[in-house]
Amino acid sequence: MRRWVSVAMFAMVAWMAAGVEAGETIKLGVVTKPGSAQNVCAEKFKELLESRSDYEVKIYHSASLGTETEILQQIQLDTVQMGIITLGPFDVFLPEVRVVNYPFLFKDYEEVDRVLDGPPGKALLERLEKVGFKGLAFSENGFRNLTNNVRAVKTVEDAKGLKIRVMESVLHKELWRLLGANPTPMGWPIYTELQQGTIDGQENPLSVIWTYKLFEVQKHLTLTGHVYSAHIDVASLEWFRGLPEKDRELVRRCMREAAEYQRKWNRDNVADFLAKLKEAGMEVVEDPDLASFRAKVADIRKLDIFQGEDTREMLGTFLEAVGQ
Ligand code: EAX
Repeated sequence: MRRWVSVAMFAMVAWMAAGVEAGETIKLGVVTKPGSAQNVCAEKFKELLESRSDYEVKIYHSASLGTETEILQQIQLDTVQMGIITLGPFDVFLPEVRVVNYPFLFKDYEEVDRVLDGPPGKALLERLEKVGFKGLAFSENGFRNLTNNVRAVKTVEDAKGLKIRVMESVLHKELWRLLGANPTPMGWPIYTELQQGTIDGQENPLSVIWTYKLFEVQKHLTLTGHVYSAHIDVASLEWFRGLPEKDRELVRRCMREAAEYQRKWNRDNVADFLAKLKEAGMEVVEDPDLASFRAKVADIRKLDIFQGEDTREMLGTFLEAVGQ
């Protein structure tokens, strides 16, 4: 009897180690809800992979797996296999990732695509293997903009002292400290905190401000575009390495296509999101004094958070790629 139990167990362990039975279910985590930027990418990936293989992709959205930081921890452990995660919180896991969120780095989408789809982006995705992630592609949230409920922010002086929620990211906290605000890191979502006035404001791309109805609880919007907010589309490295080569290639290709589709979706809709936010009653400062913002963060590269050898080197690569 014992013998049979151990034989059965052996068979089961062997089956689990193979890990790639036809029809395997892939758990994919996103913190945001259906209709959001992350979900557009997740759903496209699901559609593509399922139509080309026997895999089933199960999307866990709306913070059902916790914050983005918590989803990343689950991906490291391979209890969740994949995620579409805003780049901000990655910098707690791997400091050099933060160079993509360097303020005022990219001047437009064309530059974003050239750098992230080119050698600098590729190098960054590869680095993620050091901390247990397989970086597959970049999709996007878009350029981040400030909203608040206290006053119209026209120059950086107007942001002084505002209590701003920031992502669970070291860079974002330092950035808003330099800009003179009072940054408070929190996971997403934050509607209730805005509604109750625990925080005065937040910063996010227009799609997020619209999808999460932040116009209901935030009066002022300033088009600061201070940070380009990518998502990194990742898999658990352990899981990914266990796949047969042809499946690895398929997963990679489907995610790249999904990311490309999603970036286009975001860009095609950005003007519409702005129009809707105005219609919903937000007061928009469309042409803030960005020089005043840039001046405050001019020395950000001198901070400790950019001094690690790998981070300094990666920042150099990115700055050079954009001619800064
Ligand atoms: O997409 O936490 C954040 O501010 C992110 O941008 C969030 O994922 C919304």
